[in-house]
Amino acid sequence: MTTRRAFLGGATTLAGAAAAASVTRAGAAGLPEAPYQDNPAPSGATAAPLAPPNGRPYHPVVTLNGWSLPWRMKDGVKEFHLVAEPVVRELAPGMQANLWGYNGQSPGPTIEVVEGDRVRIFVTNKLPEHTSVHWHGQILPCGMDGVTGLTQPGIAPGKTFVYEFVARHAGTFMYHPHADEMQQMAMGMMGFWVTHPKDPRQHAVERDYVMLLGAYDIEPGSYTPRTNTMLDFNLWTINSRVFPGVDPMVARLGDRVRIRVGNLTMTNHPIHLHGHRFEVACTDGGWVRPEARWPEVSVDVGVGQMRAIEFVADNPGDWAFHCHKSHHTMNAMGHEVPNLIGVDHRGVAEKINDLIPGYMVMGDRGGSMGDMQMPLPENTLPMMGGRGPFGNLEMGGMFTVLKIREGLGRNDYRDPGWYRHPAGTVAREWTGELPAPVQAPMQTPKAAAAPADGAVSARKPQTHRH
Ligand SMILES: [Cu+2]
Repeated sequence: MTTRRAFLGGATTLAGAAAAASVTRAGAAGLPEAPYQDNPAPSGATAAPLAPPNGRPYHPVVTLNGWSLPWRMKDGVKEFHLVAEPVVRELAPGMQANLWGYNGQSPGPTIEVVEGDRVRIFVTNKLPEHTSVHWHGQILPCGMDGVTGLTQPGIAPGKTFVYEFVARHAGTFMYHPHADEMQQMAMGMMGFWVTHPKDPRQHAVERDYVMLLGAYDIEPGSYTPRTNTMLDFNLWTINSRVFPGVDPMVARLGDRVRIRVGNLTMTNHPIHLHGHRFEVACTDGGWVRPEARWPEVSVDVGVGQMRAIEFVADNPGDWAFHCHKSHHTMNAMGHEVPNLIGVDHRGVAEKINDLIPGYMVMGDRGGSMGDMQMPLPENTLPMMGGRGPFGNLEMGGMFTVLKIREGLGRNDYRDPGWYRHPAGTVAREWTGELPAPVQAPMQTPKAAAAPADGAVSARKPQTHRH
């Protein structure tokens, strides 16, 4: 992460005296620095957790492919500075998107505070239209709630507003605009917020990951999302990245792990973790009492909801973590493609190819798209571009891998590479004797048809042969 000190000078030119008036002259003179992630981020890589330099201690979270916003402590108040602005985000190597975000990135940086902290957040608007910031889930004075027209006027381009409140409850929250929100959220304006417990022993975990789910509709070959799309998005993101551009989550064998997920898309996402059972320990409404939790392997994160799941990483391996909607684990694709399973189209593709160069038919044998070699327009990702230790990893979009390893360092979040499976524990081809398969009885149209006289007849189930 780099810090762009030039910002304050820039703001003076851009905003002029009017901006200063919004926060009072004294406030503007005292604006804290706006820390920046490189723009465009060279790799969109996950930053190391931000250890608190002052204030009450806490165990920091890890923002997958993101970072946490440093603050300035002023007279006992934690001061943050968010800058709403156009950004360029690499969704995965090979594709960049023109988005809107905060401090150089979409999603914006994660804000981490401690229960009871007084927080002051300066928001400078460098967008071409007004904005506001709503602090989703916070219990705060109404006038700090960030709803344009209802609790404040919009922050006009070039102006800076200040929000101030006490972070009253520990928990899992997010921030996003309540101003032209269809446009602004579809452009990537969102960020995570974690309020840590006053007592760091409370709700303690060894690894604490945070992510926001997003959705973009970016035509293959283009860079800017179509913001009027309601449901048919083609890029489903974790912190505005798609697999294989999403970093793995790493845990040491035996660690207690928390993964916090917020959903700012237009549909629900059933988030599924392999190899473990977890409990929902926290929502954006607060902590779930232990006696009210139950085991799950998938949890549906509804629109505008947040869920923090917890489990002990007691099963070593490379475990898939993904949205269970299969279209959400693919990158930009055409949805108008007919299903040709079972259709013999030998020679058809060649004939069409004479008319439309580059045309290809999707498989008549199921045609795993992971093996398709279709010419792609510039700045377009393959539908499923991942590469695993056993070949094509036929996933994109809302997918990543939880890598659990023995003996990792406490603060080691580096990718440990692919899992080395103990001998004899990997599914393999079988070439020996096969037991006879048991099949459902064949139901012919004749047998299924009702008798001509209309009488009801019951067909005895056949006994299976073993
Ligand atoms: Cu999904």
